[in-house]
Amino acid sequence: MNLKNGYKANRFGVVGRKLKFRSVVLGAFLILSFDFSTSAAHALKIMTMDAPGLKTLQELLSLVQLRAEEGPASSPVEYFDYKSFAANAKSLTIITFDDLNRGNGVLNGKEYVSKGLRITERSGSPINVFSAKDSGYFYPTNFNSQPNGISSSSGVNFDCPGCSDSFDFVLSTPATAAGLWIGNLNGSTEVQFLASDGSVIASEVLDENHKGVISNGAALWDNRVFYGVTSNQPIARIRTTNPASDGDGVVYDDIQFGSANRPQSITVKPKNDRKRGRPLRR
Ligand SMILES: [Ca+2]
Ligand SMILES: [Ca+2]
Repeated sequence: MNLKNGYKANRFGVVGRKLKFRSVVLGAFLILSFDFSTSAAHALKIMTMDAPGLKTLQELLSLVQLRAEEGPASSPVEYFDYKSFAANAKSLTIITFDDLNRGNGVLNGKEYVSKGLRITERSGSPINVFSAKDSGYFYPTNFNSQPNGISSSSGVNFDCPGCSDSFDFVLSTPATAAGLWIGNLNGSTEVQFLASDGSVIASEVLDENHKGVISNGAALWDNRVFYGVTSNQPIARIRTTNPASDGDGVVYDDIQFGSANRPQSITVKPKNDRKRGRPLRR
């Protein structure tokens, strides 16, 4: 009954699929269906059963152990709580911008290519590196790591309401976990996680009232929010859209990417019943 011999899959790969195997131990024919599309860490449904000699379903289950690593039950999974994201990701590369000299138009977007990230502002606006103390509209809360973040509409003693903050964060190697922080929300910023073929893996419109927003209260925009995704389909690009002339400028910080925690292969095996001195065979 060791499924590894005939059926290898992680928990993300078995949605809706049925597994059919001959149980030598039980001398019975079982059809099990594993359904991991639910929110539960794992779920086992017995769809049909023809197991002569078994008295109860519980008796069958006592012979079967399902072992699966705890983790996201579906894919993709969105996170607006950083701790949850970090708990489901590993080997994260985090781009903090804190190693850069501040200034307007100083980021050419290739600074972090060696770390696997290229940055563009899609309208071609200059990219500014700045901190809360450089702008009267920004607060330390807006930056997830101090002191710096990036923006096109704001910068060092600089405010450009007619500049968009629509960025592409392009990953050299598509990643199964990625996320970013957005600060100074006072309007809508759309974030899309895109696959290599351009398809949208996950997207969300974020504003100052969104779930997960951290606020400090000095102003409506004294805030920031995290949005991250883990996905079986690798993420090649994080795309943000914050239009020009919408009365809202934002700062991006701590762009990050790595690997989603993968569940182990599922192993179903008969429970060792010998301790109770009772043979499995009937
Ligand atoms: Ca920072
Ligand atoms: Ca804007």
